[in-house]
Amino acid sequence: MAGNDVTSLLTRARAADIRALGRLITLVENEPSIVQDINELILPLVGRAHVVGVTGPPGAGKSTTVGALTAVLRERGRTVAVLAIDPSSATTGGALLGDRLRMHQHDLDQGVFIRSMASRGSLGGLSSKASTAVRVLDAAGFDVVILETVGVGQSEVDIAAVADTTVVILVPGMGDQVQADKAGIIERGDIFVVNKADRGGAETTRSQIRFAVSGGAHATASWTPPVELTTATTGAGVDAVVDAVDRHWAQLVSSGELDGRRAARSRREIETLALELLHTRLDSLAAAVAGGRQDPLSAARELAELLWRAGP
Ligand SMILES: Nc1nc2c(ncn2[C@@H]2O[C@H](COP(=O)(O)OP(=O)(O)O)[C@@H](O)[C@H]2O)c(=O)[nH]1
Ligand SMILES: [Mg+2]
Repeated sequence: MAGNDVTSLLTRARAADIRALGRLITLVENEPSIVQDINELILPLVGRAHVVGVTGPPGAGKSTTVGALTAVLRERGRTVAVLAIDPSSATTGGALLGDRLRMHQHDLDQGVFIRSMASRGSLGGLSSKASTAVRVLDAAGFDVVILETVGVGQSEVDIAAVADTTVVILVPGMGDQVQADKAGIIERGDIFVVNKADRGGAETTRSQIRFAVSGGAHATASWTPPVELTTATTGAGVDAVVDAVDRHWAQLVSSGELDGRRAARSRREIETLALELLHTRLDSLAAAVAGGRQDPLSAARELAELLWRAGP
C-alpha cells in the first residue's frame, strides 16, 4: 500500500470515518512494513489524548468496566476509543466486549471506537503493535484512549509503557494476594478498583489495598492512588472512577509529571529498538565469524565502530 493511501485513510479517520480508522488499525496489525510510515505520518498529531490503561486478572470485569467507563465519559461529552488486547482468542473476547458495549448502544455513536486485537499467534511485536495502534487512535482525535489488557504481571503488553494513567481492576478477596505481591500489582496502579462490590468483602479488600498502596511507588506527595468500589454490571461506582481518572490527568499535567512519564516511556522504547538493531547486526557478524568469512576481532571492531560512529 502506498503512503498516499495511508495519508488519505488518516485524513478520513480524523474526520470521524470509523471504517477508515478500522482499516488503519488493521494495517498496523497485519502490515509491519508500513508501520514505520504510519508512525512518521501521525507524529505531529500524537500526544493530545489521555491514554488510560485498564488491567487486572481475567474475569475481574475489565471489559464490563470499560463499557461502563465509556458510557460515563460519553455522558460527559468526551470521545472514546477502546483497544482491547485479547489474550485468548480473536473471536470470543472481542465479541464479548462488543456485546457489553452494545448494551450501552455505543454502536450507533460516532464518538466511540472499539477494537480488539488478538494476542494469540501474534506474540512477536504485539507490544509495539498495540502502542502504534494507541498512537493512531490518539492521532484520530479521540479525547480518551482506553487500552484493556489482561494482567497483572502476566501481560504481554506492558501497559505502563503506553498509558498515562493505569487503572488496576481487582475483585473482593484479592487483598491478601495484593499484599503478598506488592511489586506486581501495587507498583503498577495509579487508580485501584475493587469491582464486583455487589459480592461480600469489597470493603475489606479496599482496606487491604489502601494499606499496601500507602508504600507504593505511585504514592507521591501529590497523588495517593485512590481505591474505588464498583459494580460494573449496574454501573454503580463508575462515576467515581471517571472522577479519579480526570483528577489523575489534572495532577499529571499540573505537576509536569506527564512530560516526565512520556519521556521515560520514549526512552525505554528507543532503548529497545536500538538494542534490536544492535542484535541484528551482531547476529550477522556472528554468522560471518562462525562461517569462517570473518575473524572475531575484526567483527568486534566493526560492532564497536558502529557504536562509536553512532555515539554522542
Ligand atoms: N456480580 C458481578 N459480576 C460482574 C461484575 N462485573 C463484571 N461481572 C461479570 O464477570 C464476568 C467477567 O467480566 P468481563 O468484563 O468479561 O471480565 P474481564 O475478563 O476482566 O474483561 C462476566 O460474566 C461479567 O458479567 C460485577 O460488578 N458484579
Ligand atoms: Mg475482557
